[in-house]
Amino acid sequence: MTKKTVFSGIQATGSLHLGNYLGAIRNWVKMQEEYNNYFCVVDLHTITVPQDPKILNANIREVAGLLFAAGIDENNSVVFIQSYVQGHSELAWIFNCLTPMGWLYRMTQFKEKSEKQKDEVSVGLFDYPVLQAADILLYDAHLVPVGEDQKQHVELCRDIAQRFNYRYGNVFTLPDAFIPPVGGRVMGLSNPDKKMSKSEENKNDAIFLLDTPDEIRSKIKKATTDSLRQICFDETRPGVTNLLTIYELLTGKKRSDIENHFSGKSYKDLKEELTEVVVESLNPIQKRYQKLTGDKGYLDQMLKKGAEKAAEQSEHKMRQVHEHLGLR
Ligand code: ATP
Ligand code: LTN
Repeated sequence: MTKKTVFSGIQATGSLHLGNYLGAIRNWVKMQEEYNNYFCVVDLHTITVPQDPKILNANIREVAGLLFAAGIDENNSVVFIQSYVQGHSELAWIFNCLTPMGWLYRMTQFKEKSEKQKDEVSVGLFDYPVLQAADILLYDAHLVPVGEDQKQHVELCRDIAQRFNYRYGNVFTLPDAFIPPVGGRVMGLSNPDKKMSKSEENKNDAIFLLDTPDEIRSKIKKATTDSLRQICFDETRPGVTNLLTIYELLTGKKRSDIENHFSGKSYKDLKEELTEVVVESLNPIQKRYQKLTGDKGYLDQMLKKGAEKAAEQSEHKMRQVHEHLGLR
């Protein structure tokens, strides 16, 4: 039986955090044996907001290195950098010509990000979801494992695929988002009303995968809770619930067992135990990352191989697209 295809992408806007890991990357690792996988560092998406070239370059490499360190295996998955494969930007242009602007005005991520950018909002930021659709459709992905914030973009991708298929013939596979039942939206530590994010200014809000044990301890210690005492999962208490959810995801324990375990204990106890769990979970990833980046040529070699494999599939798909559009 042929395996179905998974595609997902991650921006190089900064260091990866627990939200990226628990909402997305960890599921990529878990699913990889069952599928054909493409995991892409989406550098062209990253430049939709201004970036310093040196920092961007370092971030691209860090994100790619962390994917391998987190357990993505080159034998099961193709890991590559988006701008190395030309089909992405070309297909995005073609999709631009059939996507109504009204579809893009509705995107909540655009509304939020353009608010932060004020007068500097680029055409690229507006067009971001169209490039994302090109990423996914180039590889005929069936499944797109992402955090909850990306659901709307994957739905738009389906709409674009359907419109193309209707106008020009059946070229694209319609993908489904895969959003984990728990962990699809890890919240910020200082502001648990907002999702944990790479580009958030308050760096205490996120635990980064490369944070030292001391940094992790200090951030969890400062995490916002509330003035109540009972430690339980409760949607109306986002701070405690977020800490408990991170604990749940990293230990794999049942919610009722976790609540029993913390019954009668204090927030200080919860925070100390959570610190231990986070430090222990990140330790193997950090070790693998140090080892992998210690060998200078290794990452470049892996990414070169990845780009070659991705380009092969992309070129095949673009030939079909050109023919159906009447360009060849
Ligand atoms: P930025 O803040 O710069 O937009 P980001 O932190 O949202 O970046 P992305 O690169 O845009 O990170 O996302 C990579 C993957 O991680 C996506 O699948 C996204 O849905 C997921 N993700 C991001 N933040 C969270 C979060 N807080 N909880 C769960 N999943 C998340
Ligand atoms: N917009 C996504 C990143 C992304 C992506 C993709 C995710 C770009 N292209 C294709 C899944 C599939 C985000 O996480 N912010």
